Amino acid sequence: MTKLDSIHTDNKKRANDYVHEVYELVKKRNPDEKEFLQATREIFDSLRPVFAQHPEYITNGILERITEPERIITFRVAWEDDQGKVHVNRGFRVQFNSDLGPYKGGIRFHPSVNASIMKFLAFEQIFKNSLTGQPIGAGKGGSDFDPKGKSDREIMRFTQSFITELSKYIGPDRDVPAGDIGVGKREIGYMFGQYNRLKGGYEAGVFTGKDPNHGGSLGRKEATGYGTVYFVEEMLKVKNESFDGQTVIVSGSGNVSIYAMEKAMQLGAKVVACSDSGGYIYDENGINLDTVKRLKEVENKRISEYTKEHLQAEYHDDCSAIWSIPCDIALPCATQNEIDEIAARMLVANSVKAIGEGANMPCTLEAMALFQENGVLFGPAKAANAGGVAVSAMEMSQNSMRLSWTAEEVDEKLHLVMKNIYTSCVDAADRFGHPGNLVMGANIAGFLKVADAMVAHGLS
Ligand code: NDP
Ligand code: 2IT
Repeated sequence: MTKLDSIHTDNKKRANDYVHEVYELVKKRNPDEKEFLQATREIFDSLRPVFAQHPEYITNGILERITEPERIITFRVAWEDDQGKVHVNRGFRVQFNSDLGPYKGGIRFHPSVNASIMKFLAFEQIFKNSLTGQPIGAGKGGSDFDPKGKSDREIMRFTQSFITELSKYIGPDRDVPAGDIGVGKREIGYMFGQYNRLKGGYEAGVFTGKDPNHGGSLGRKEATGYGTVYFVEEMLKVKNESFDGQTVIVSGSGNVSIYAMEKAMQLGAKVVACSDSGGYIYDENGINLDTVKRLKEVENKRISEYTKEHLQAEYHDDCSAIWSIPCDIALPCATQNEIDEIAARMLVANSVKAIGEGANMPCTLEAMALFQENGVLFGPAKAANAGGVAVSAMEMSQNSMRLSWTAEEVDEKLHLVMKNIYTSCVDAADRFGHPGNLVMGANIAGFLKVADAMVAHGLS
């Protein structure tokens, strides 16, 4: 063995030991947080080659620091329903990392919300936001409040109570929330109104995802779904393919799903299935998006209603069975861990060509490994769904400049951001010896920028 070889071997061993040691520490410190541990595991596995080349990250304790949130705020949210009954929910904001800018990330209202889910989402946001190339740090918040079946007034009262407490910790240069599951422009509107009332002024840049008629950006609603499709479009070019003529399935029927379906259709794909938590619909003629938009965006109904208007379509009351439908491209756009090993096996058996993660961490580690082993093109969430937060950062810019870009300008910028993210992922994967592995590429490219800032900013 030459001297150089033995240095490489030593560096590799040191890097592996470091990653192993810190992962054990993270496990010990967060024993019950399975989603958070899953997200850290994936990152740690990707970063081994980085630490072998960058011992300064080890001496600066970057991994120990980056896995511990700067601050977690947990609070009581008391509110009254329409019958005058008092309810108490739990509110969260995880302010994970501010080395690249103000904390930035969505708010989720869903009964499953807990510390582990909040932390995994905020942790992933660090790398995603870094990948956009924009000056945004990372956070996430939410509550275990269930918006289903609540009246508009109940939503307003809950949201006002939630933001009354959170308003102490956020601000346009400090922490800028946006939407996520269960939170759209209506909820953001109530949060924005209450925040301004408490502050006694108008602070446009404190939230993003606002109504474009009231301080929001055109194109934000479409951004995550469109961005996911733009990213997959880049991936497909490797195989000389495009969306044109492909059969696509998209899980969920919320904000991300609807606009992923819209862009895929615009690019010539046939989208045959989508879902909600109750089940999935299959329409061999191709989903009628106007019906889905009306049912979901206007009437707040279940996806099962679709079959009443489209008699050829089928409804199945098991949302996870959507992955048994043969398709060329699958876009999971509902929630975490919706594609497990069983679902992945079905997709692979049906010769799926590409997966684009519109949701956050929709594939389990086992599912991801299966896709990679079987040569399926795989676009990881941190990269593929970064379009939403990227346009949020554009909304912050427009708010600061007190002007509005046109929908075309925003879409053009979004398209460019997604192409740049794709290139950064490809380059990082190449540079660290794993060509074509976009999971490693996204994790590494996202990490490097934050790690350098953490070194530059000194210990914190
Ligand atoms: P929405 O609330 O608009 O829609 C969520 C959709 O997913 C609904 O169809 C919902 O069905 C379904 N869903 C939610 N939870 C579950 C579950 N546990 N099991 C099965 N289906 C479920 O949320 P978004 O579209 O905004 O978010 C979807 C995903 O995209 C999330 O992972 C989110 O973190 C991620 N994301 C969102 C961004 C954004 O800009 N909004 C940006 C980047 C990522 P039902 O109505 O029955 O609950
Ligand atoms: O997961 C996400 O990136 C979001 N929910 C959007 C965050 C944002 O600040 O726009």
